[in-house]
This record gives sequence, structure tokens and C-alpha cells, in this order.
Amino acid sequence: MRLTLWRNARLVTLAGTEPWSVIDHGALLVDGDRLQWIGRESDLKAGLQIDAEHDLGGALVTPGLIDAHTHLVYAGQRASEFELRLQGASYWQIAQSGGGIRSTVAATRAAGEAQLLAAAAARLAQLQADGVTTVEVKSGYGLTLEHERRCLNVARRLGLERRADVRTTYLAAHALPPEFDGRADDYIGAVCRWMVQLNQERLIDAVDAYCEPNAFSPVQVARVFEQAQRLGLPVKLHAEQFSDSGGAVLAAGYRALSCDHLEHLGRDGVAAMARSGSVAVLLPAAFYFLRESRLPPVDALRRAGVALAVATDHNPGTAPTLSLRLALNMACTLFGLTPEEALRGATVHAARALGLFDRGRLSEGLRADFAAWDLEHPAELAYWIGGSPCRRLVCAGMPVEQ
Ligand code: DI6
Ligand code: FE
Repeated sequence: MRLTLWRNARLVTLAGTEPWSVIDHGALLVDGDRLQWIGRESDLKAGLQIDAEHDLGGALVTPGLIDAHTHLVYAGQRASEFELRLQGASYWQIAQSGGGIRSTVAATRAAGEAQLLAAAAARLAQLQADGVTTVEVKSGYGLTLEHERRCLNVARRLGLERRADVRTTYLAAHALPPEFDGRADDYIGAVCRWMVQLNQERLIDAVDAYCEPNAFSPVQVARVFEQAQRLGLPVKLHAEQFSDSGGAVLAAGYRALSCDHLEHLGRDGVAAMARSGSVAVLLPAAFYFLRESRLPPVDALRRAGVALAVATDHNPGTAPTLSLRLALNMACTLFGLTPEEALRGATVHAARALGLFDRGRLSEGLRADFAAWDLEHPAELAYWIGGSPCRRLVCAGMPVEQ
């Protein structure tokens, strides 16, 4: 047992269901990678053998933030598409003329593993500078067995390289690669075969797909989910971003951990998600960057009791941001979440969206993942646009270099 005391904190535990509150003069006692005790410093048991002590200087301390939806591993950038869209071209028009996901696939296939790792590690460092301790990373810019493996390997190595907990998601059903043009069903067959192999290699924590008229149909997604179910892998889905394709209803039938985007989600989708306990992962940065206008049905989701999470969706095409705090701000200004809902959406509900119950709150026995902020009130996490208020970050009990 090695006990570390972090004292002089103002704690926002998010532990219960009561409205958030701040515990002044708080402390966290960490045993290895777990929180052994948390509370007021004056209530700390006397006579403990403490091995190391840190003064947090009165900083606000929250659970480490969790980014539950990113596409962090890729090469290149797509600023020229941004310019085309500003001139009036649509996201799908650009994709059909050779840009879009396929252009990032070409750049990613051409990059070596070391180059992909260096680029993704630099991105992860930026997420960490903004308080992230757990990040989900999707494949989906490789689209061959070899290149999907490389991207998932990079994701696995990232966590070790940068002291973060990385959860990998297999998203080979992201776009149809050019070598399968006109043969989408054959491609789905390949996606299912590769899943077996990559799962054996322990590279997959969850399975995702892109369900849209211009990507994959519900019938094709169902084949991917059937295979995931056979392998015992949880699923999630990019659903209802540009149209109501019935993706959420389908995913709920497979007890999806989450359905993500959801701007066009209908009533049946809301009801299905409530029944299955799937989390709604809202991605306001993509909504903003694509200048969309249709809002996700936040009120209906709330009324149905669906948990709301907020993530960056970091990717080079539709969400080139590496600040989860910016996504929290946008979740409030664009989607009408309260700052408290937004913060719960990047902590406790984000953990659920990844099937994790050992983090996202500050409670005894959970992982010692926390962020110390130079802020007075937790609402400021959704309030400031930019800046760098994160003072210290601790992941699994260990300080993260920032
Ligand atoms: N997530 C995705 O996978 C796509 N949109 C989104 O929100 C597209 C990513 C891309 O254009 O590269
Ligand atoms: Fe995405």
C-alpha cells in the first residue's frame, strides 16, 4: 500500500444525483491507482502513514474528463474542404468527388505507424491539457485489415506513451474504401472477418459503424453488430446525424452502449434508447463545424431519462477540435444543456457510454482520475471559451505531465 494525500482542494465529486456542490478544504487519499478516501481535510483519520503529500493550492478538483468519441488516429488535414464548404459545397458533395473520409484514408494508409503514433500522441497531449484522463479512440481511416490493425495498435500504444486510459473502438464500417466500389455488401463481409482477427489480437474494446444513406444501411450495420454480439463485443453507433435512418432503434436492439450525434433522432429512437439504457452522446462541435441547424431532441431525451454525454468527435473532416471544454460550451450554447449536465456528460455519463463504472465520479474505490483547475466554480468549465485553466492532472493515481 502506497498512500498519497492530495490536500487543499475544492472538490466537485459528482458522486450522487443531488445538484453539484463544492466541498471546501477537501482532500483525496490515493492508494495506488484508487481513491481510498475523499472528503473534508478535517475529517481525515489521524495517524495514517502517508508516503507523499501534495498541496493543490485551493484548486477546484473534478473527476478527470472522459472524451467518449474521437477519431484521433489519422494522417493529414482537410482545411481545403473547409474552404469548399464555406463556398457552399456540402459535406457529401465533397465526399462524392473524392474528398471526405476517403482522402483521410489515403493519407493514413500512406503513413507509417511511427508517424501515426507521433501525430496522435500530440493530439492526445492537447486533450490532456484540457483535463482528459480517459479517451475513446476509433479506427476507421485504414479500411483494410492491415491498416485498421495499425490504427488500433497506435491507439493501444498511445495510452502507454501518454499516461491516459485509451479505449479502442473498431470502426471499419466508416466508409466504403475505393477497392470495394459497388460492392458494399462484400466490404461488410470483410469488416466482419477482420473483426474476428483483430479481436483475437485484443485490439477491440467496442464496435461502431456509420449509419447514413451515404455510408452504411441499417441492414449492413446489423451484420456488423451480429458479428460483434457473437464475439461478445459491445456496440455503439454514429446514428441520425444527417437523417433519421432508424439507426438508434437498430442499435438499441443490440443494447448499444451509446448512439452518437442524433440530430435527426425521432420519437421511436428516443423510446428505444430509453428502454435499452443506451447513452446519447452529443457532438456539438461537428454540428457547429458543419453549420447544421437541426438540433438533437434534448428535451425528449431528458424526459425519457436517457443519459446525455458530450464528446469532441475529434476528426479532420467535421470536428477539428481538441478541447473537450469547448464541446461543453457548445453543448450549452447550441444544444441547451445546463453547465452541470454538460460536465456530467463529460464525466459520469461519458464513462457509461464506454461501459465503464469505475470512473467519472470522485468516490471511494473508484479510479484516482482527477483534474485540478484554476477556477472558482464548476460552471466555468462550460463557460470559458479557450484558455488553459487545467493546473494538474492525475490518471490512475499518477500525475500526468502537461
Ligand atoms: N464522425 C465521423 O466519423 C464522420 N462524422 C462524424 O461526426 C466523418 C469523419 C470525417 O469526415 O473524416
Ligand atoms: Fe465520429
